[in-house]
Amino acid sequence: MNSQQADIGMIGLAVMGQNLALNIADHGYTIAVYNRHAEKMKDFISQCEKNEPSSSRLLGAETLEELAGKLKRPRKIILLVKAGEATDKTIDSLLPYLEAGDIVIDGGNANWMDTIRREKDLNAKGLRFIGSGVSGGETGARFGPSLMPGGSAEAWAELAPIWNAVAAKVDAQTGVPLPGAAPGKPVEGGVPCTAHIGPNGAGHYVKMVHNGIEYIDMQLICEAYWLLKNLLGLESDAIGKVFQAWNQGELSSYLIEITGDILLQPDPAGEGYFVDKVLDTAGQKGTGLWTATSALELGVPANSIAEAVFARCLSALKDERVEASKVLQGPEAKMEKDQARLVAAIRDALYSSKICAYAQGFQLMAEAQKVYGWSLDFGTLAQIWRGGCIIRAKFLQKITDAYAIDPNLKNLMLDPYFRDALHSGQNHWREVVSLAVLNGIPTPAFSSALAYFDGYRSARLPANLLQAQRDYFGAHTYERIDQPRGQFFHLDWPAENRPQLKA
Ligand code: NBP
Repeated sequence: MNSQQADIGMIGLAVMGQNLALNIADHGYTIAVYNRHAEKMKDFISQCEKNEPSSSRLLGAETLEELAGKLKRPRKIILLVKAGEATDKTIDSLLPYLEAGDIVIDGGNANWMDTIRREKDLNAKGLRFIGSGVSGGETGARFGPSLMPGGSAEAWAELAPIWNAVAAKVDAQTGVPLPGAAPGKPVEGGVPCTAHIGPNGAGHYVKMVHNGIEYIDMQLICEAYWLLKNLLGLESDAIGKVFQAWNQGELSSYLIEITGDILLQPDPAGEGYFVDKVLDTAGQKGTGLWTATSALELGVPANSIAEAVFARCLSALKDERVEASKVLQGPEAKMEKDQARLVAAIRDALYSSKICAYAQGFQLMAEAQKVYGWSLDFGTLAQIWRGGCIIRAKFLQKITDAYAIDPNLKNLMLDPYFRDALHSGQNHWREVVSLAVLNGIPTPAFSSALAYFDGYRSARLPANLLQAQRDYFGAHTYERIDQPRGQFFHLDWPAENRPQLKA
């Protein structure tokens, strides 16, 4: 074997790197693999030699110099290392072995601003850089992830054959993910769940929003579960069956499907159901927080996405909550009698809230593209999320359809399909949120999504008073409804108009 045989290189052989490397090898590409601690690379290669049909296409490298030496020119090298400082350190260590025209592909969950900076730095050295979101966790990486690459069009053109080959595939007509990939036997045909997202940080921004949407999708499902449990007194298995039934309709999605599986899972360590034994605290990593922060910075009302992050933060205060539960009182939850009716109502509340959550995510990306100079194709984004990623869902086809009807759609809620779904679901949605409030069951995502819907559809909001307050105490000025927009006034508040303290 000559030393320049590998089509592509991989740095980072933790769970994502190993699985994506095998996926690439399964598709007939030779891949040189490297890990900072070489033992991991050696273990990986020797495990693969025992179990993996494509192991002959994996070439181990103990040093970055060796890795670079094994690659065809111009080199393509994927990084799947811990996001942040580790990525910068890895790039710095790799630089001495790269030549003009080589392409570094960061598949980690990088912050899009880091990606913009890294691309600029590498371009200045004659190198090319692609920041690609990789979604779908371990299984996605192994058998077909959703891939969201950002970078120059010409760098993308060189990576595209490999990215198109290894991405998840969906049926061209139905948009349903094609099943059946197995080690050494990739799926044949279908439409790949990847596309060039845009320049520099566009791919990582879109991946971040994907993760923000994943946060809210999961939180909404948790609230539906909690309402079914606390308003109907259903056991986990009965709730699992409700989710299985929901998975047959409009809500059909990977997250609804796995929720059904999880709820039906008995506890392997004892009596009862597994989910009832799991501690109720959730962690949150960078991307959900970044999505909420970006929404705040760009002034986009993605309140439900932010609520999903806060809900995790509140869950993490377990000890405080346990103490507070002994001090702070609320209403006793009253069991509802009409099970079928409430299940249908919660389903509608979930679907309506989900529409709002996605509307927020897409509104955020629409604003971001203006700020960062991207030109995102929203129909394509929904399309490449139909397979491979955690938020894959039947529903995404409706989003693609909505942008096909109107590429300049201002908000998903205005599309006729989604508008009608919200109109037909809203009575149930309001009833469910009211029941939650009356019974003291926290539903921050359901409630904030409804507030978003009601706020967005209100021609007039009480911000008139707010702006008047700002003018009163800070001379912040206001616009008038009877004057053209953009003209600002200030009322010289006379002392006698100010509230007087009564003696
Ligand atoms: P981790 O995020 O746990 O990172 C571990 C890898 O980073 C190991 O290969 C480790 O090498 C390497 N690394 C570290 Br830590 N510091 C390094 C340094 N200074 N120089 C070189 N290598 C260093 O791995 P992962 O879970 O496979 O994720 C990889 C990337 O993919 C991350 O950015 C992650 O956010 C993203 N991602 C993960 C998932 C998922 O489901 N896990 C999904 C989508 C995206 P070592 O073995 O020598 O310590």
